[in-house]
Amino acid sequence: MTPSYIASDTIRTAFSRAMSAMYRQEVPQYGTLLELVAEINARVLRDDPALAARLSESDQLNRISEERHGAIRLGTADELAMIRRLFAVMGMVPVGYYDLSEAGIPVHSTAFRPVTEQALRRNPFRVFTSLLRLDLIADARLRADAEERLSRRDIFTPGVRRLIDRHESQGGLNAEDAEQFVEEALETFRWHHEATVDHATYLRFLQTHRLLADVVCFRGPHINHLTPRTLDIDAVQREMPVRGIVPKAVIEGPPSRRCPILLRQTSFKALQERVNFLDGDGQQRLGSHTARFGEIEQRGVALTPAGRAVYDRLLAEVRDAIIPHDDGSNAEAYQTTLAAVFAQLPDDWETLRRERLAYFSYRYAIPDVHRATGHFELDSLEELIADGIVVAEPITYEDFLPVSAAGIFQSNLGDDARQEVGQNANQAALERDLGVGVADPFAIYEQMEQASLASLF
Ligand code: OOG
Ligand code: NI
Repeated sequence: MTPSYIASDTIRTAFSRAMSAMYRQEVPQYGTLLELVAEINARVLRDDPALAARLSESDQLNRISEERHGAIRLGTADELAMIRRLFAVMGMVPVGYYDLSEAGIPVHSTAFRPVTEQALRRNPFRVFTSLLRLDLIADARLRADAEERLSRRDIFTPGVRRLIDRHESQGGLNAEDAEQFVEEALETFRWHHEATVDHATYLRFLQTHRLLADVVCFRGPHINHLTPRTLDIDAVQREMPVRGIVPKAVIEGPPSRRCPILLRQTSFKALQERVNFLDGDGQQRLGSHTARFGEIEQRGVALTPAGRAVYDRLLAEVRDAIIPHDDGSNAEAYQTTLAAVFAQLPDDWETLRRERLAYFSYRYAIPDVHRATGHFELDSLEELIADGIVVAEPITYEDFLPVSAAGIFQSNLGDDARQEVGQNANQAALERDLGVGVADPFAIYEQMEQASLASLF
């Protein structure tokens, strides 16, 4: 008898739900944000039946309310290698390389996520995963101290290690194991009120870089935010203050457009949380730490390398003209510049598609009828589209944006986060530490587009 294993998509969904429930308990404002997003999404779908129909026809409506991403910051290569194996149980693989050192943050990152169309439809849960880069910290003594402390912690339960081994050796987990895996894996992401250091040590790390304190002084890589997906981020940004949530000054990413591209994100500030520090004489000392926050995002179409080059050039042009201040004092001027500069990027689906600036998935408008009538070989794709026989759907961007990520990090590490760190990208080092290469996001979208074309003819 073949053993029956639980699908990785099912384990991912269970884990994403468990994480959301845990974070709701830990950060009550996250619950408020979820309610706000659900209301606004329902309103958008009610007011825009065409969008609702499009999402439903392409089987994307269900995933929206389930959709979220999280983020963690790891301390060592061993932790990264093990977290790769943990995410693999849930069908999540590392995609993309993000260098944050350029923005003064001593980490580099990848995103663990599902990659097949079917898995993304079921549940696109992703985790932006950063690894601390001690090589960018100038102070050698502090570096050695951090290294020594990190080498002494184990962020994984013995149970999750055993289940990951089992998953790898037998090729899956049965129902009981899968349930236990979710429970044990969650422990790695839990918040701990007790720091592993005394207050003076915490301050030394904090003063060198706030991120260093967040990674080194705690038992594990607490999930620092969970981000629901909204269909109208401008509405959420406007309504956050009404619900008592203070958003960051501006929305990261492209401006509001008729045809949404890539990713727009906004967050609310990190909470000040009470922490017990272990002082030398075994006494506890009360202090605080800010790390955990909330974020919302709106996802648009994935851009091709040509489209992305335009995006990067335009964003650089905007940032040469104006950098948004944390206090919001130039927020309006920033929006105006952003909108004006991005007017250069076509804002209709047809042009984005014809000029190959974005990726699309092609299908028959009436699948069974059109496939059965067949014999479309003689018509070109463009003719089929013009005749309404084939429709082109924008492929959703499933990844992250380095400049936006830097903005999110900075707004949540506090105003003095732009501390000096060395800088250089080092994808090879991240891949060595992961134990595998990171997938190229463009190749994934390209393959989806090609597969949809191949299914037509
Ligand atoms: C990650 C910040 C980046 C995003 O959505 O771009 C991020 C972090 O603060 O650890 O989550
Ligand atoms: Ni995020």
